[in-house]
Amino acid sequence: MNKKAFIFDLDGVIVDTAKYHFLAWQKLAQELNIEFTTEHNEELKGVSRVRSLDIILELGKIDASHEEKTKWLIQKNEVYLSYLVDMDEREILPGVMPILEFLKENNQLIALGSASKNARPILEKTKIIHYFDAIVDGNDVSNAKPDPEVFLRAAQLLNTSNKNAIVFEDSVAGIQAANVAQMISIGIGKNEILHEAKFIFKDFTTMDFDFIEALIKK
Ligand code: B16
Ligand code: MG
Repeated sequence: MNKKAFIFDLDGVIVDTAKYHFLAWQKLAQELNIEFTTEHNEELKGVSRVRSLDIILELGKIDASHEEKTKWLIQKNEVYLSYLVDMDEREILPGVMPILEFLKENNQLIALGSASKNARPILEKTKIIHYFDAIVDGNDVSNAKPDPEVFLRAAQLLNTSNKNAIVFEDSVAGIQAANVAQMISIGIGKNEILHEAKFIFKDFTTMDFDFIEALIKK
């Protein structure tokens, strides 16, 4: 059987930490008197922590020093981490476990391609780290999505070509990164947001094994 490389984004694909990122950024935005809505939050999905802060400061037209930005980045991450303290496998999104199991049973390669610097502890807390043949996160790359670096690095670690890889992503930036890398992009979320993806599913419960099998045989 063919061996494909299935690269999973983390936040919004495997776990719903996007809601915690939002709450933590919203708290900071409130302190800075910046209006920050769920719509604004879409732009932050998949992008790095540093870039996220810049987007928020641009919204509020705030010019900050390097020191202030560093302080706010730490503050935001501390609030975010406070939401993860009690995290366990119950936070894994519906339909993810059967897909991971199916890929393992069929000897497929599995990687993580996340912008998050907190990815490894999240995979440990949710007890799924052993499913991954390679992990590339925000600590390993210097260019954030939509730059394809994170996915290219994952394919490299798996010793496979870009065209042999399939990416599951919930963010526009991530779908663009997968497309630039010439990988098959699969959007997890809404059609109107992820329309640049090759395939789109509302979530993993709506994706059947026949679809995965067809990707493997391609
Ligand atoms: P951290 P992903 C991304 O993770 C999030 O979508 C994005 O909202 C966040 O800013 C980024 O990680 C950095 O996260 O602050 O934990 O380093 O979707 O690429 O898995
Ligand atoms: Mg994501």
